[in-house]
Amino acid sequence: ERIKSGTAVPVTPPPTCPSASHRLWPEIEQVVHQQVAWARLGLGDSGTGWQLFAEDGEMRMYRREEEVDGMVVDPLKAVHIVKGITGHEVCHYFFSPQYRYDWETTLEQMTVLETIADDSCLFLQTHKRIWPASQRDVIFWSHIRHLPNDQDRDGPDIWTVVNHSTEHKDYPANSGKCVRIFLTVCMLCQTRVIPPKEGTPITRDNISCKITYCSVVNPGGWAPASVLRALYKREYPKFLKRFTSYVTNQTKDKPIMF
Ligand code: 18C
Repeated sequence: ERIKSGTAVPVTPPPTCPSASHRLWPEIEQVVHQQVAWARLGLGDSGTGWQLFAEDGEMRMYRREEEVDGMVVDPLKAVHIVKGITGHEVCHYFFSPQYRYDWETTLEQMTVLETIADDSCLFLQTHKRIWPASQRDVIFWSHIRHLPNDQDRDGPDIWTVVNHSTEHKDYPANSGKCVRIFLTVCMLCQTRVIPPKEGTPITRDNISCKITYCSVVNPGGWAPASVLRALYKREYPKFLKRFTSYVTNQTKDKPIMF
């Protein structure tokens, strides 16, 4: 119907974010908010029962023993401080598919099923098999976000990547040789800048990044609790050390990406 002159034309507001019109958007918004809030809580504020299970320099990893239907789903919370890199850089290398084979050692194959927008992708990954258990696969959306610090002028900005399992009609769970795992992961980064002497530029010696990595993985099928916990104890520290060294190496001769 023609719009008569003088009639108020309904205007659809522009999307606040490039992914906003996608079917997964409401879930992405909700899970990102929840995960950021959870990651920002200190270990003391997010309940009791966190056990330190790995420590190396500035890196500390905690887990809480939890089981669902006899399956280990221990939540993990790790904190690390790495000198010389920014939160934006950490999140860029964690999110972007083109670097994943460089640092993800348990990966067998990664497929980008959909690029939802510049800040959101849908991934299918198969991971290395641990004999005699079945091989695992996972489908998850991944979203990168900058949360500027509006409230506290001196407080650091936050960069985050959230990964969360979802379904895809073309790849139903447990239909092939793989058992589907379900995960929620949040990498949250705050960059600290030690102001250099007046008149001198900020270099990588003046910056450090506080990383909080939270993860909950449901292995999808039964595996002995002791085997799973031993696997976590070996693989999570290996991942965070290798990944952060990778970011340090990739960025050392590049301009700082704030
Ligand atoms: O967050 C991380 N990576 C992201 C990008 O890939 C993303 C994906 C995470 C998938 C993690 C699931 C990995 C399953 C691995 C299977 C075991 C392979 C071991 C091979 C050893 C040679 O978020 C970084 C993730 C860091 C992963 C740490 C290990 C987590 C173990 C999870 C176990 C799942 C059950 C496996 C069942 C095995 C039964 C004995």
